[in-house]
Amino acid sequence: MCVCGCGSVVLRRCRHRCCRWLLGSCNTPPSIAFPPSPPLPSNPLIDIESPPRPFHGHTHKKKMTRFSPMYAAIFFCAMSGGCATAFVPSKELSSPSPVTDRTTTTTTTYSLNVAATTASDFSLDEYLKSKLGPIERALEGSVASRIPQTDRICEAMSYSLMAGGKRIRPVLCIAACEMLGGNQDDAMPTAVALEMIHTMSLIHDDLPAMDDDDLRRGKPTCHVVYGEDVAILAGDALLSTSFEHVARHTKGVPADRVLDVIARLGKSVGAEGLAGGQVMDLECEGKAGTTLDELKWIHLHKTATLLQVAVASGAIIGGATPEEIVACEKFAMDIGLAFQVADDILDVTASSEDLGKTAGKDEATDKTTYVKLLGLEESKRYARELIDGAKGCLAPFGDRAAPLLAIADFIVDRKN
Ligand code: GRG
Repeated sequence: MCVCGCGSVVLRRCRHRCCRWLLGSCNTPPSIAFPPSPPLPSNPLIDIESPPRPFHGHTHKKKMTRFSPMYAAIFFCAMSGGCATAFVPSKELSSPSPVTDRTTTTTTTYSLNVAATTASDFSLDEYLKSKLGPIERALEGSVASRIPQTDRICEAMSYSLMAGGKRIRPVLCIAACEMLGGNQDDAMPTAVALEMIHTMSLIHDDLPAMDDDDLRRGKPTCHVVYGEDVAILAGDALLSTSFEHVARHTKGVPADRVLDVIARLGKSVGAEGLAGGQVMDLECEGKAGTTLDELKWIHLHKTATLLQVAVASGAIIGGATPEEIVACEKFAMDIGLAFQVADDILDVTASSEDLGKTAGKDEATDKTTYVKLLGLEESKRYARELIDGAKGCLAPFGDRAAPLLAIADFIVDRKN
C-alpha cells in the first residue's frame, strides 16, 4: 500500500513519474523533448521568484517544511490518486473497449482498477472532493496582498475568486494531466490560472456594461461590493496574474510545455476566445433571427474554449503527444458546448438559490439560447448527444479516462 497511508495501491504499479523516481528509473531531471533527450534547461521565468516556493499555492511566510523530493513524490502521487493507475466505471470493466460505449448515460459509481490489488468502490463525488481541497488551498494563497497598497485590489480579486464555484476547469486540468501520467502538483498552477481567468470573465460578464447582474456564486457581484472601477481592475489583475502564476509556480515541467500552456491560455481569452465570443454575444443581443450556427459560434468561443484549454493544458503538462492533445481538445470542445447548453437549460429549470445567480435571466432579457431555438427537450437531447460524442474521443486512453468521462456526465447532469 502507499506509504502515506491513504489506502492507495502499490507504488510499483504506478505509471506516474513520481513513482518511477522512487524506483530509481527516472531520477534525472525531466527532458525538454521526448526521451531520450538532454536534461531540461530551467525555465527562466520560474527561477526569478525569491520567496519560498508555495505548496499548492500556499504562501508559507513563517516556516515552511521542505519535503525531500522522494517524499514529495510519494505524497503527491498518493494525494492525486496517482498510484491508482485508472478509475474504471464498474459497469464497463468487462467491456473490451469501455470508453466507446456511447449508450452510457449516468455513470457515477466506479471501481478502482488496481490491477492485481483489491478493488474498492469510489464515486465521482469522492473524486471531486479529493481534488477540491487541494484546489481551494492553492487558490487561497494565490492572490494574497503583500503590501498595504494592494490590499483593496487583492481583496476584490480574492472576494470573487474565493466566492465558491464548482471549480470544473481546474478539476478538468488535473484529471487530464493525471490521465496522461502527470501529477496533480505539476498541473496545479495551471488549474489555479484557469480559475483566475474564469473568475475574471464572470466579474466582467456581470458588469453593468455587460449582463448587469448583481448576484454571482450566491453573493453580491464584485462591482456591487467594490464598485465598477475596482471590479474592472480586479478582473484585469486576475487575468494578468493567471499568466504570471503559471510561469512562476510550475516546477519540474519541461519549459516548452509551460510556454505552450501559457500561449494557449492567452489565446483562449482573446479575440478567438472569451472576448471574441462575448462581443458576438453582445452583437446578437436584441437582434432578431440569431441562428443556431451563430449561437454555437458564440458558445464555442465564450464558454467551450476555456474548458478546451483546461483539458489540453493538463494533457500537455502530463506529456501528451500531438495526437493525444487533439483527442483531448475534441473531447473538451464537445463537453464545453454541452456545458453551455446545460447552462441554458438550468436558466429555465433551476432556482436562483440553486444557481447562485439570477435564474430566468435569459428569458427575461429575451436572450437567444439553445432552449429558445431548440426547445427544452431537444436541448436536453442535444446536450446528451454532445457528451456521448465527447466520451468517444477518449477511447484511446482506455481506463485512464474514467475521471474525465464521469466529469463529462456531471456537466449535463448537474443541478447548478
Ligand atoms: C475581459 C478579455 C476579457 C474577456 C472577458 C466577459 C467575457 C469576456 C466573457 C464572458 C464569458 C462567460 C462569463 C461565459 C459564460 C460561461 C459560463 C457558462 C459560466 C458559468 O460557469 P460555471 O457554472 O460557474 O462553471 P462557477 O460559478 O461554478 O464557477
